[in-house]
Amino acid sequence: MDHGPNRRLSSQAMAFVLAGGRGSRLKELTDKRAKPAVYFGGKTRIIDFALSNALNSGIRKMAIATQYKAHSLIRHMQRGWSFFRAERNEYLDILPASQRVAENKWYLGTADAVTQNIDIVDSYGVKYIIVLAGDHIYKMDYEIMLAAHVDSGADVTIGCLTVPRAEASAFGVMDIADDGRITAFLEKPKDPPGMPGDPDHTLASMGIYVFDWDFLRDLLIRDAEDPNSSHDFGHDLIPDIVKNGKAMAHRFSESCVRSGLEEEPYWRDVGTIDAFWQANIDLTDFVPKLDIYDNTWPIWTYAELVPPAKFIHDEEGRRGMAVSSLVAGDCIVSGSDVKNSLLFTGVRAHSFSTLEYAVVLPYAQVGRKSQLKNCVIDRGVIIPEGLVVGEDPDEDGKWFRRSENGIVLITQEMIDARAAKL
Ligand code: ADQ
Ligand code: ADP
Repeated sequence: MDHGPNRRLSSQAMAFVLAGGRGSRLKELTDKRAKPAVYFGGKTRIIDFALSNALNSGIRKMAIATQYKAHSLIRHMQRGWSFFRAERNEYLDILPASQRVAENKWYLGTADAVTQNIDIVDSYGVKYIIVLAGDHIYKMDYEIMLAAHVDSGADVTIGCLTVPRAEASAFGVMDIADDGRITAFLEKPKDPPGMPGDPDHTLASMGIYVFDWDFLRDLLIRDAEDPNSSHDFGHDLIPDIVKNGKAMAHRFSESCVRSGLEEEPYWRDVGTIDAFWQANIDLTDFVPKLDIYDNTWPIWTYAELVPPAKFIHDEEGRRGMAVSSLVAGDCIVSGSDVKNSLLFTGVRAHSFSTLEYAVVLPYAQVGRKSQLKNCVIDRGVIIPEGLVVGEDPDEDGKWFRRSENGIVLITQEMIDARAAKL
């Protein structure tokens, strides 16, 4: 069907969001919920960024493949993302594993998550599919990437950015020619190569792929029959296209410049406690690199209707205050001192407590006289009176999870275990 030259490509595209991974490096934060459902930025969850990017780019057809601990994610989707209207040819499907093809068949790999849902993608009648990870924090206009894909006539276009070589072994890494064509691709190499002229950096895949659906469909059917394949985009499909077809790189930095979205490209895989904490704390900067206040690119979410945040003097006249901090609705900061922290919905901080560089997830309560520094507090945790965190590494490590960089993660189970032993 010819839509004419001026049609936005996004109206002929769908977003397929991969949200099924374990996210095990987030430790106890993903014990009860999938990584895309982890809270981020005071109000939102991680998956809201990819979905908002798709929505803001003009995409109105989305599918989300889930499998690991999906309940919290599915509930979030149902509450916050259920406004797509089939009458307007808008769709958002949640696709849990083992529900459709066979009762006991999990998604074997990321490509298999699409293969098992080929009929659903077919039913959308789209020309392009953009495959996204549901667990990255960034703003990006996918229309620009779709246009680059169509212009170059590639089989696949892969979003990419430069990362320090020392961190590159966590990514798919590539070599490109002057015209952007990918000439080599290695999935998570132990010793990643540097870039020509810049040996300390490597060009890495963001795990964002644009395909013509007809092309990907054929490839998936072939891959499903390949006994040697792990049915994964990064391990199997992308290296195959790089070798036998045409794969093009799409630079995130260029995309940012062309869309005017970010002055300095900001993309984070918040896959570890350290990265998760840092990306949250980044938002407390004087001018954060990631602008979540940009009303031309809103990050949509499900938000409870709650009363405003409140800051009060306690009975003894001590001021409750927060500076350089993000404080969500329904928080009450009473006679406590909050600096460079994020308080998500419904957090209560009681008298004489101090919080510094603390990421406090919804409905946690901070008891009187406690001191919390450089930490992540899980949803609903009740911090007992007088607890000191972030001062003595040995004491922190004895009861709580202490990360490589010394960030302390606290869950209610850890608090209970500590209380039972003291
Ligand atoms: P990773 O993110 O390490 O690397 P992976 O663990 O496959 O790759 O996760 C990709 C996305 O798919 C995540 O959002 C995850 O939740 C989801 N996922 C994982 N297994 C799934 C399954 N069986 N079913 C459904 N969803 C699943 C990838 C690429 C690299 C690239 C990085 C960028 O493979 O080449 O550099 O992303 O972060
Ligand atoms: P959410 O991430 O949706 O805000 P929670 O962090 O409270 O909610 O819970 C995450 C998921 O774990 C939800 O699916 C919830 O039903 C489940 N859950 C919460 N607490 C427990 C528990 N103590 N035992 C088992 N499952 C739980």
